Amino acid sequence: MLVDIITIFPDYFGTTSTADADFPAQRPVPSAPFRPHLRVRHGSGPLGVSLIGKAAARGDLEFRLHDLRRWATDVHHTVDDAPFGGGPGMVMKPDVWGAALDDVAGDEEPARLIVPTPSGAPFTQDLAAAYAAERRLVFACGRYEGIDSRVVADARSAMTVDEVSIGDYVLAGGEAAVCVILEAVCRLLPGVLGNEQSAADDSFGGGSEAMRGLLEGPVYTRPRSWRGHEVPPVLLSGDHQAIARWRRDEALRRTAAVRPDLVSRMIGDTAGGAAEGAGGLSARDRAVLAEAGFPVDGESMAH
Ligand code: JD8
Repeated sequence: MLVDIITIFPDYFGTTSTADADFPAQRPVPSAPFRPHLRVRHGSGPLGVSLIGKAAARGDLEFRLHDLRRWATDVHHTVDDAPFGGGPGMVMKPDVWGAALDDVAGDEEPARLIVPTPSGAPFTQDLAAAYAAERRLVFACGRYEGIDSRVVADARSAMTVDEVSIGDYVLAGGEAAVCVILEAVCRLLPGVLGNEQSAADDSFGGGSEAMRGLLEGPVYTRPRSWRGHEVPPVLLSGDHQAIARWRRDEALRRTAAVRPDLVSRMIGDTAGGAAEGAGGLSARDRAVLAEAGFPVDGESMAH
């Protein structure tokens, strides 16, 4: 997968460099006089360490960072201006963003443009899986009060554009959201996770169906006894069916306690015909939820 990131803070993503020698596994940077892209030095920052860093070092992933100011046209490399209609703060200039996107997203193979914004559609596990299936992603990191809204409208004429939000809180810019989205997407790429199985058991779907729609239950490792706290005996039983059932029960209880909205969605999906293990609830699931005080009445399960 090829990932381009346009930002006024390239160093947000780790130590950057343009030196080909630093990146033997990747294509040499075309020596365009004005816009060489930057790359993340292996071992630094959220894109240079851990699973993502290893995948980039193997060449399974390529990150190209672009400093937006390279497309500014004045001596001060200005990328923002006062908002039409007045109001606080500054807005990012459409002409600078337009030129950058023409150059970055306009070349090579088609790209899916992702624009993080607090007014975007929720970023979800299903969207992470959709992005993981793309060959190329381009991220536009806004700052200030945001990017002039004509930029996205214009880009839609040339490519698929997603305006997404990572959550109902306000950040200072899009860079942190890009790190969150890339972490969720890259771990779904073939060969990135040690054993593919663990992505399959993901909460919130995205993997196999088993725990679709449920939060993760509790997890334990050695020692068996710690500060007077014991590991649940079923986990030491070797009875894998009982262990699977216990894990689902714990996931149901935790989801009912922390995210009742997710359980309501599963009840809806069940009423809509979803079977257990496919996002639906079994009779046993309903019993566990009822015992956990979640109002699972027969009526809502009429089907
Ligand atoms: C992009 C500029 C800051 C936002 C004035 C504060 C995502 N879940 C999320 N929360 N915030 C963002 C986000 C914030 C951004 C930009 C994403 C570009 N800002 C602006 C509007 C109010 N300032 C986000 N994804």
